[in-house]
Amino acid sequence: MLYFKTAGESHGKCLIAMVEGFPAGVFIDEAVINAELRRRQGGLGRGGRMQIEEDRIEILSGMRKNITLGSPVCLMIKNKDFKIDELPAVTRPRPGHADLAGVIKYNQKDARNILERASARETAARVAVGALVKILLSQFGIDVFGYVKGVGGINSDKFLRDISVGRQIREKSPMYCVDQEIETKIVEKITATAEKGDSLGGIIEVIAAGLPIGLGNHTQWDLRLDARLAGALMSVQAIKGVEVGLGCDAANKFGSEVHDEIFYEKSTKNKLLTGGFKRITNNAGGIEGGISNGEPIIVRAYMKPIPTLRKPLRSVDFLTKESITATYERSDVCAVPAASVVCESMVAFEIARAFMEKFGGDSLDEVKRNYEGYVSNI
Ligand code: EPS
Repeated sequence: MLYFKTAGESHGKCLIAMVEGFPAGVFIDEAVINAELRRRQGGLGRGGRMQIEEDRIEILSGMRKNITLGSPVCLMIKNKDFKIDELPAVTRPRPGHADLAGVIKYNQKDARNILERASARETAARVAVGALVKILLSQFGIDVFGYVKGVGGINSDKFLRDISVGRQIREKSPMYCVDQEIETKIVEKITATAEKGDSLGGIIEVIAAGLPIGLGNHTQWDLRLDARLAGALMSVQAIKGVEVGLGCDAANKFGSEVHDEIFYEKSTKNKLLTGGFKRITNNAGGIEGGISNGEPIIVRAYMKPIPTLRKPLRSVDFLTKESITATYERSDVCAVPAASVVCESMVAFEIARAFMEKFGGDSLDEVKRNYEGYVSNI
């Protein structure tokens, strides 16, 4: 089974990701992983830490001459800001962060012992894994694309039809948006929010195209693809809600307005993936009954504003019990662009996991045989 774990503290020596179940025979270009790490560091609204770091991958295991061996792949990113033992104690927990719940749960007198791991710096390791699995998925024509749909209530209502067009726009966008109309307003809002010492959240959309019918499973609660994608996205720091396709708005509509009618066209462009069945709407977001239906998967993640505020909120020193403002060292005003890269990575991972469950083999050739056998039979 494809799986990964991460290790590492924000100001520790390094971040690590260990991936198991990745097939042998896949060529991994480190530059592709590094480009994704760079993307995660970017976006308007990032704080001082991203000026210090220059995240780069080191492959510790699982490859020979950049070709995977089928053994555990261990990836490392070194922290330039490695100073965990010198950092001062934190006793004024930030509302919205893991500080208070963590110190009580782990019986600590210093929230540093919690926040170092809770920090979203950990997501650099997840993005490295995301880049790795996207290389695998690209062998099967699967493309995963994440972008910023809105920040601080300024949201795009545009529907992105074509990932390759979206990618061209996103590449030039400081906010990783695909709607240039909202971008100027977002930039203004971030600048004004930074001046006030506050922070902003936003909405991220991830689209995955090129999946065949049949990933995920209706037979068991924890195998359903929508449930797994929602869990993977909710695990990203600061994500508070997830929607699939039409999402929550489906609750306000009639069934006849929500469900995507089924048509058949022998030579539809998706024939290989859907066997000729097609939809002209995609309110289901590419998943019905927990199974991919051959249409693009569309998921949205809702991110809260980052809890570390330059103008801190009221809190309590957990040692003295004195009412005081929360700790502030430095922070991002808005990390929604960075989170869009993380969400894209998590969606890619969950899809790759479902893909390997369906077509899994020890080598890329074996996976290809399994995949081709299945799609030729749809
Ligand atoms: C982050 C590194 C952190 C923060 C941010 C994400 O760096 P530092 O704590 O040294 O300033 O910029 O962390 C958080 C949002 C958080 O809640 O802890 C990174 O690499 O993305």
